[in-house]
Amino acid sequence: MESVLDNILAPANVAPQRLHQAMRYAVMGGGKRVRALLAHATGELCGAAPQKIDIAAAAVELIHAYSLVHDDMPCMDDDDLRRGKPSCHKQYDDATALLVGDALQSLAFQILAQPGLCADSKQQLEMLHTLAIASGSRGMAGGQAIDLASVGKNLDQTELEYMHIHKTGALIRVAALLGAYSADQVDSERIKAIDLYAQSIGLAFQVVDDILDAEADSATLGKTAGKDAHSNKPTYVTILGIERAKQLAQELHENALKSLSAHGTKAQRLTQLAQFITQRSF
Ligand code: GRG
Repeated sequence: MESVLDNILAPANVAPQRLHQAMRYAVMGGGKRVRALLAHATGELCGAAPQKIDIAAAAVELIHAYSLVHDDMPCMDDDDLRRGKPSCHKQYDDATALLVGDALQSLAFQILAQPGLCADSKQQLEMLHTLAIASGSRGMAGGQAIDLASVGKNLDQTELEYMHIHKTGALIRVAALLGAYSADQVDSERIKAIDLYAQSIGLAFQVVDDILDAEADSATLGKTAGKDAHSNKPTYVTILGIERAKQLAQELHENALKSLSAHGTKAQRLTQLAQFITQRSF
């Protein structure tokens, strides 16, 4: 994925140099690439060509990187540390960071829209449509809006879940779906199983993120630890307590595995990813 992303991003010495450098700064050399791995795992399960999955996976990683750049800006979460280094607006400036996010989002759609990516152009359009919904106001951006509006409020578990299904879950879900849609033939039963898996694992990812935010240190996380509690944001830990939050992560992990039960060892990578997501320490 590193070399795929490296090839997709404009070279740093091409004008406008500062913007291209900053885009590279935001995307390269960091990040667990969970969404890319997820796309590759579902793509492999569905028999897609790896080079085609690369493009879908890169598109999702570019949207993800844009969201982190914007999320760290002073007008949003105002965070100075991301992926173990100064966040993009700290390394460059606010205006550059804003443009980095904008340009990364455009680039994601540009690569996914490239002519001839899919033999069936209807399928390619479906991929673009799915990514647009997942990242827009009915997906990630909408979840972020709910997140910003929830500071200092007492959300219940259902409201918190609604927020995270959009803010974090939508992009994880679309990563899994685009990997599967990269295959020439898409079996609807398999897509259904993948979608259920991705919904469980997307929520588990956020529950674990809240647990790590409460328990891990900034050096391990590569971002500011304890930020949510500090910002008076509701989290799974503040609502459920740490033990119940850990139990919930475990339940979601089990649900994810159940969704894959019909696929046996063919779904091994998805099983491994579910384990990584729920047992990660960073
Ligand atoms: C600005 C439109 C807009 C959206 C921002 C995703 C997001 C929405 C904000 C990020 C805030 C945050 C820390 C959410 C918790 C879950 C999450 C997405 C963590 C970061 O993802 P990782 O851990 O990051 O996969 P890496 O760096 O490994 O890629």
